[in-house]
Amino acid sequence: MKLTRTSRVSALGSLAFAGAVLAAPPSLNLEQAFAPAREALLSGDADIVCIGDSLTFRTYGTHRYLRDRFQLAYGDGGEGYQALSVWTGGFVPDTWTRGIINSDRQPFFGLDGMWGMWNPGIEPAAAFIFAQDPVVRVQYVAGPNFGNLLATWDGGSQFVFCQAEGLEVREIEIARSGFDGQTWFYPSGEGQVVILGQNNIRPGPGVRVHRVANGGWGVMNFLQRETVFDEQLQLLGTDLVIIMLGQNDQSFWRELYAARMTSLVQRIQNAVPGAGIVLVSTYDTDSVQLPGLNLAMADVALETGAGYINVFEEAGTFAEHLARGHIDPDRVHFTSVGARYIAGFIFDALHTGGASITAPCSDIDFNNDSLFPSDADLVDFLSVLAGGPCSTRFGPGNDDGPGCDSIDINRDGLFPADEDLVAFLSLLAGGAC
Ligand SMILES: [Ca+2]
Ligand SMILES: [Ca+2]
Repeated sequence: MKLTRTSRVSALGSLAFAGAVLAAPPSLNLEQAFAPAREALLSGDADIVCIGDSLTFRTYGTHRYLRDRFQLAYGDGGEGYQALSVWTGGFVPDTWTRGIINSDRQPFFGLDGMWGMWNPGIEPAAAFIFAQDPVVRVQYVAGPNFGNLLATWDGGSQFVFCQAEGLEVREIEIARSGFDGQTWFYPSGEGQVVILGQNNIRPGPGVRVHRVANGGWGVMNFLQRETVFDEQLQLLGTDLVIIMLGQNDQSFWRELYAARMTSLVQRIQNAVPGAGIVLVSTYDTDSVQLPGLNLAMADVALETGAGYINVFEEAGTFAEHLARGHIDPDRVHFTSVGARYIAGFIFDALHTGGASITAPCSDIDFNNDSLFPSDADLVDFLSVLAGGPCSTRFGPGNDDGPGCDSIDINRDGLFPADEDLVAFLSLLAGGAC
């Protein structure tokens, strides 16, 4: 689904890029950019990385619903990347140096700036992280003059040597029979030890949607990461990188943002050459800076061949988002309804080569379980129309699952309306919208 389309003119900047766009299109290059991920998804083993800011990082943010949507369609391949931190299911002693939430501390380690480092001269104390799936691959840094560590878990332990000629990321794979196990890391005391996090993997066919985001982050945070960032992307087996940035990049103007974003795209292309990259402009918060940043993302897509999704202009105005309950009282972050909507917008655009963005009506998979045509979609539509529940919202507080589309099937901004039921029945019967 999409909200009503608005036209908008940018007053920002001249066109420095050879391929600069005059107006941002609804999407660019999505078929090509999604092709590697589509193949991996259909093969039953896919890894999608979501690069973002707090809109992505939040527990009920965009990442969660992209994960739910992808996993309902292709299977649950596990929780994916999880940094070592107290905010992400781990514990790092006070005496260790730690990367933290809503910040970016040197050294710029990790995919998301959260990690734990024990340094010599400090009494050794252990950190731990909870496993979320039966198999975890713990990622740690090895380097010159580094120390060693002992990793222990229920029923096993491993002594880990952390010396290397230069900085490099290595993995320890731990397989458990059950869930919720802890892995402890004891520094041996001879030299520095750095634990980055772990990749949670569930055996069997499925997809992992990795959250690579932190609050307050923008393009510079990803550009300034140490080379461990590139190695971590490789170790995850990345098939697709979705870049959702902009709210924290409002000090940039169009040309400079395009240059920085091009650097990030090239960095990712060099790190994981087989992966697709899709740039997603941030949503409209009524800021005068954002039209230029949205155009910059389209410029970069033209220059680099990356995909592009124009959430900024095509997913609705700030007033429309507010009216539909998409925005928190802080007027910046999404509610779970808003995050679900944006995740669905992106998922549908990826799967239709962008056609879903400009389609006159929503698709017939009303409950977003990737099963259609299906009676369950009609049942859910009638339920939601009557103010009832949607079957694909589940968990405590109905906060999990992809949820249902808007009942405004014909996208005319009017709902509840009989015309939407008529349009939905027509679509179900194979007719026009
Ligand atoms: Ca369905
Ligand atoms: Ca309507």
